[in-house]
Amino acid sequence: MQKEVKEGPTRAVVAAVQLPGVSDTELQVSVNELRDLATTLGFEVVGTFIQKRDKFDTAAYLGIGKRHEMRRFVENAPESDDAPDSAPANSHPKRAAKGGLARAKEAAQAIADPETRRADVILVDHEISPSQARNLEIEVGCEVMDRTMVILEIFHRHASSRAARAQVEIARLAYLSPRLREAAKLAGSKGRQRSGTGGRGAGETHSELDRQKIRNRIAELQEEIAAMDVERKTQRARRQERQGIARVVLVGYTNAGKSTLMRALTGSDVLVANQLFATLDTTVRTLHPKTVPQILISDTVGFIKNLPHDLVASFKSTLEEALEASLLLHVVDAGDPGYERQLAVTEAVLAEISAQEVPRILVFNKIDAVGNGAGDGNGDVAAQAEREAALRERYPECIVMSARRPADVAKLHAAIRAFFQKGLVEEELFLPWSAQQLRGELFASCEVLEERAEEEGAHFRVRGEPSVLEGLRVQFGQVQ
Ligand SMILES: Nc1nc2c(ncn2[C@@H]2O[C@H](COP(=O)(O)OP(=O)(O)OP(=O)(O)O)[C@@H](O)[C@H]2O)c(=O)[nH]1
Ligand SMILES: [Mg+2]
Repeated sequence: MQKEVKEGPTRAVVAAVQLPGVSDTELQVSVNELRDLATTLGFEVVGTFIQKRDKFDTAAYLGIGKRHEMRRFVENAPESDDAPDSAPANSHPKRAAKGGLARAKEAAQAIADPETRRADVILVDHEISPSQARNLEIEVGCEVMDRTMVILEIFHRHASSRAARAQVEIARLAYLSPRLREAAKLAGSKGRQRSGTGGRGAGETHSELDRQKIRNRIAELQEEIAAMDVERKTQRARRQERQGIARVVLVGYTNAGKSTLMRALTGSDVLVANQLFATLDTTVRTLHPKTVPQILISDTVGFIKNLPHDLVASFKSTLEEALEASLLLHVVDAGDPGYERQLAVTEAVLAEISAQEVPRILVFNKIDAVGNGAGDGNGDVAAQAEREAALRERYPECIVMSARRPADVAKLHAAIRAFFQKGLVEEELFLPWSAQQLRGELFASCEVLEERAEEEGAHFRVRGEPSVLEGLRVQFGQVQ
């Protein structure tokens, strides 16, 4: 049923229903985001259709008038004043030649001619049911992808590690399964119409088999992921065993600049792209310039409004990194007019994975892009000052910055260090010459402020976490 998305520039039309209670701005932000999602998939957005309705049309999401308007657009048909909603497909030259009401009906249900049509796919800004998608597809004459499908497709394309691929495949299969049933129903009814026989269509039997296969495949993937989780947990445990290592996790809405900050803070070369969901895998690097004790930073998958539920479930193990953090850096794109919504969505996902208790620093990034539609920096300085003042007033503890300004990155670096310094204490430790093999460990797990050599060994004045210092005292044989 679902066709593979074609290579090359696919022309997309964005369609949204504006429900009561959704403001024009909210709708605009959401539609713009869908356009960004489309661009990330390499689509060219050629049109936008918005309809105010009390609720979604049960049969096909949009009302009949809008559906026909879209059909005319897709088919590249001239606007006709006479009965615009009657049989728009009939205005196509090839089909008009045949004429007749029956033919018109049939034509209206056919896929628009790929050679002359103006759009290849309709993107719907909500998750719609399989039958709504199917009906809309038939009426507008081209493929329909809902928001969930678009997000799944991006995840599918961006997943590179074994774990991410398995997680995305589960979510896709779960999405696909009920849609297969819908396709089978359609195939079944067509079969009955054609052959005149009653009972089950051949498609339905096939689909039953397919769905069984899907269930088996999901089970297989879940086992694979469970095995990988065991491995991941061992790795994490090993990291935690290395005493005194503090963990910071970058979280936030997709495209907020998490990977850019990761690069700036660690000097690593993780992928940065002006795309949604560029990062799907967690990467871990050391804060640079190095601190003692070391601080590890992780970059994670971004969040989005209406993140498909299966994806949240699938990525739970990845997101669990956030749960084990000593500190979360919640990154928000301050240059986005919808930044408050971004913030709320991230908070909601963090709550869903029970990470709301982890201490966090709110980082408003991209302040340089405020007042600049293109988002390439050099925005309007007055607008930036105004936004910054508003953010500081509303979120007194926040950091307002641009990842593109080294001085700002240095400030963030200092804020991270300060967070970990808060709980640190200073102490004197004595390491006898006979236990010098422990010297390396001492230097790795706490900051050595002073070292004095004496006859029996060396005295150190150190700063570190109380539990780490306690551990060192035990090792050095100095438990009181
Ligand atoms: N103007 C401006 N652009 C920035 C800033 N920080 C990041 N960007 C740009 O924003 C885009 C997204 O950055 P990423 O770091 O990939 O964002 P991300 O949060 O990792 O996104 P996902 O991995 O998709 O969740 C890139 O084009 C960056 O160059 C900033 O402070 N100012
Ligand atoms: Mg990223």
